[in-house]
Amino acid sequence: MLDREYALDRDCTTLSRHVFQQLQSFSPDAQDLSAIMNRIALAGKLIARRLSRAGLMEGALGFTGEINVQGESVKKMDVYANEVFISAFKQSGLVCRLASEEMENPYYIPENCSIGRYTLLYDPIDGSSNVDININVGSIFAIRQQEGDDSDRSATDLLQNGRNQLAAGYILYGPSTMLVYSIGRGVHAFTLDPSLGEFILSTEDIRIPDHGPVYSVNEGNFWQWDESIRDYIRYVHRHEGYTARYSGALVGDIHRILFQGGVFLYPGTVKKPEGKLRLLYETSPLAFLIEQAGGRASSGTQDILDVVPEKLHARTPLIIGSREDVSLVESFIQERSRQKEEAVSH
Ligand code: AHM
Ligand code: MG
Repeated sequence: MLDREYALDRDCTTLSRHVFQQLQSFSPDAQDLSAIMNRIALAGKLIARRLSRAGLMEGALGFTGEINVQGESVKKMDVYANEVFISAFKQSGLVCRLASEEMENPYYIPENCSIGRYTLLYDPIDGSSNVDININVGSIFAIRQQEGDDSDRSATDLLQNGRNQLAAGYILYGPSTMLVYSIGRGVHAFTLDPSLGEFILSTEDIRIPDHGPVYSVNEGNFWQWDESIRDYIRYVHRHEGYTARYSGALVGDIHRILFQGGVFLYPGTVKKPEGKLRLLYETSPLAFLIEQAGGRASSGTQDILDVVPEKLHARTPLIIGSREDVSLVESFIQERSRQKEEAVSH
């Protein structure tokens, strides 16, 4: 193929076309998934647009003064982004229910429910502490098949492990806006071309290196962690070839690791043994994505994708990234728990 033709073809690989190519079909399921991805992309574009001008707009930055279901102060951008996802799916016939980190209970779109038997789970703005200082943030999403009866608004069907996610990914609002997704057939990255207003395929079939130099963790919590995590951090301090990177937004840190290898950790602390990150909206979607790229995600004692939440907003510790690096962290956890068992039996 001529270079020119190749470039043209590449420019035409939009997200919705890519989903059809992946599924090798125009079946109703493929059409649903493609349309859902398109709507997620629309939400991403709207959020990117607001973020890019936020410093010039009245009422875009700062806090609302409210506390959300997570016990965290709500930012105006959190509210905006949460509503953008809802608006993007209203009257779409695609998604019956949306569940978000920012909402206590799922939001139903009854007019969609007879046709769109899917649930969208999302973190509208991940890393919101970065918003007011114009550093990268992200959105995280997952799609699950909806089960059971809509009259059961408790949404207990969402309390399942992450292996049955149909799709997952994130949007990174950085120097350019990128959408990275998987429908269980590898991991693919798209870059928003602002002149077209389209996400265009930029990297296909991303494979995470088996090992990488980066360790990404908030070391300010060092004395709050279990001894095993401190053992791991001491290990990287004492060995050559490691470098620390931590941006305060999970999406950006994971994006770096996806392309360059390494490990991201958000362990439990004394005050919060489950850590900070939410299973359904953060750790499970990212675990799905990183496993699809050949990496691993662990809670320290089990694969994140096997964790069954007890409630919608359940949290899990997270160790995620390159296979060898995740296993190394786990080996320190196993060693300490072996020592504890030995001490008990003596
Ligand atoms: P958020 O979704 O409320 O913004 O919280 C999640 C974020 C992650 O993106 C990031 O890795 C972590 O919280 C940072 O937390 P900390 O400031 O405790 O290191
Ligand atoms: Mg978050």
